Amino acid sequence: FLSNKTELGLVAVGFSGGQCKPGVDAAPMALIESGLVEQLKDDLKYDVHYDGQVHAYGDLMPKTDPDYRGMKNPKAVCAVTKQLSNQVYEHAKKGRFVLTLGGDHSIAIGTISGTAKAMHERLDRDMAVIWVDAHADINTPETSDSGNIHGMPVAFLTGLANDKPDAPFGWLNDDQRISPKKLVYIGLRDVDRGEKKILRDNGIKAFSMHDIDRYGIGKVMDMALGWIGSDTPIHLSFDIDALDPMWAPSTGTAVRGGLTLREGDFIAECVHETGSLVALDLVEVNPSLEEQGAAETVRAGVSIVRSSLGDT
Ligand code: 4U7
Ligand code: MN
Ligand code: MN
Ligand code: MN
Repeated sequence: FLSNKTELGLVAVGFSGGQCKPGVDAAPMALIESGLVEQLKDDLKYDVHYDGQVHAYGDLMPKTDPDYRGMKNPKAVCAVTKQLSNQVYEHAKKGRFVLTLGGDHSIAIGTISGTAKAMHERLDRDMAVIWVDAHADINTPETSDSGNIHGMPVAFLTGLANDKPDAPFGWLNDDQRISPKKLVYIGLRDVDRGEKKILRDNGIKAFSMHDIDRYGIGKVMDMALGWIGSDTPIHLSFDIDALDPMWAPSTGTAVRGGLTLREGDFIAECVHETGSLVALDLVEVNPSLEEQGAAETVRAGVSIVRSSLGDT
């Protein structure tokens, strides 16, 4: 009921302005060059709708982009996510599964707002988000120490951080937001003090690496999906730094003690099996950071995408 099972819209986003390290913009091309699109078509039998380009949104880049509320590159991130939101929405409203290849995690402001709007419209339902990440990415501009917007997308998407109508993220409307009650984290291990308070104050469901050690990934997935409930569309936002650097070293904010690749694939497989998955973001692969580990990290990314799309 949620999406046309074989139709897939692919959006390649070569954007790195949500953080400071160059190179994450090259990830979509690296993933595509490793044969991802052919695999989706030939192995997994998807009808892939792809405009054939990695979007860099050069025409949207402002001449000057001073900090605003401590945020770095606010105009650029705002312009890109607003445009991306429409691209994703156009696929999702046609019932296509939407696969977005990032780019840094700030782009989730665009992808999730796009699918949330389409689900509100098509199904009159609130969408759930499963955020797989070492980090919670729920800093408000005021709680963030870095000012990097890739650490803030969830705060804007849930409305916990707001912006005046004429300010950078003022374009986000209620129908493009998600409820903190429909958000579930998996893989957390590097959460800032201010973020911990936000998670606690809002009763947000989170499964840290500690929980995965305690219960095992099977039980954690049962609990995560049980929290969301059946018949709820799910958007999976997968930050490759959720994986341990052993499997995904080439990423901007690597943290030790993460998921094995097998656990990451298992998460993706379980979400696929619900039949409720409507979109996937794969973000934060940065092929330029590690000479040795780049290929390994790209391979891990491809694996997560394939598992999310029904490969077993
Ligand atoms: B990612 C951080 F301070 N919390 O806000 C911040 F630790 O998309 C990291 O998950 C954010 O990779 C990481 O800058 C963003 C930091
Ligand atoms: Mn088609
Ligand atoms: Mn992260
Ligand atoms: Mn992230």
